[in-house]
Amino acid sequence: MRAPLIVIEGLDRTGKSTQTAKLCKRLNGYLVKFPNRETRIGKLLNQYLTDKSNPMPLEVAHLLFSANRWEMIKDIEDSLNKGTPVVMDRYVYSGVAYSMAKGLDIEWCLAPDKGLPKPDITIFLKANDLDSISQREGFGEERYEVASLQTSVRNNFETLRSRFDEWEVILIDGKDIDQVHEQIWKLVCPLARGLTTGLNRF
Ligand code: Z5A
Ligand code: MG
Repeated sequence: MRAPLIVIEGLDRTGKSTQTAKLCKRLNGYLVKFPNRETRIGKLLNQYLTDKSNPMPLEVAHLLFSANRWEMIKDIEDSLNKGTPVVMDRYVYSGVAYSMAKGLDIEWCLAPDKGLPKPDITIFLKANDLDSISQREGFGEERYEVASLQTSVRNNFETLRSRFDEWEVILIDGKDIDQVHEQIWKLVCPLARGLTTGLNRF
């Protein structure tokens, strides 16, 4: 038996960090947030995201986000194999959706993540009302938090959803934190007992 790999994705400020923390606590799991700003590469990414006056080529940024996932791969696989669920706050799909919004090609974007473990479930927190989301605390502080980019990222997430079959969507408009959590729990509960199948790969 191995534990499930659960990913929560969504646009900025849709509540991913809030929900992954809550889910992880209930599952007694291992929480992995991307970007992980604590690693060697994560520190570079943090500088890139927070200092808007200090750009880098889009391709370089994309490869660093991917490398940041590879930095964590041993911890993730060890955790799954010893039976501890892994809950991820963003993953490969954020990498692809944001870089596509900046003009990069989908296949090029997916290539460096080839071989990473595929989630058993990806839960997308979908907001139709982007105006109310952009009023949430902290929106606009970082490089990619611009309304026009968010619309493009949302379309790219839709493209990815039609391509990968483990996706589930939760509509978050008008729902409080506990209501969203209960919907997530319903989806995750059947996986929580563990899986007999091996990990799939991108
Ligand atoms: N990025 C990329 O380009 N390539 C990649 O490969 C990866 C990421 C992995 C930073 O990500 C940037 O990196 C991001 C994508 C890009 N783009 N930008 N900018 P990040 O994950 O580090 O970003 P963040 O700073 O954590 O923000 P976030 O993830 O967008 O927010 P969130 O986690 O979705 O939301 P939250 O922090 O849980 O909640 C936001 C606020 O809303 C907070 O005050 C909550 O209390 C409140 N909240 C949460 N849920 C609710 C409900 N249901 N009702 C009302 N209020 C709520
Ligand atoms: Mg977050």
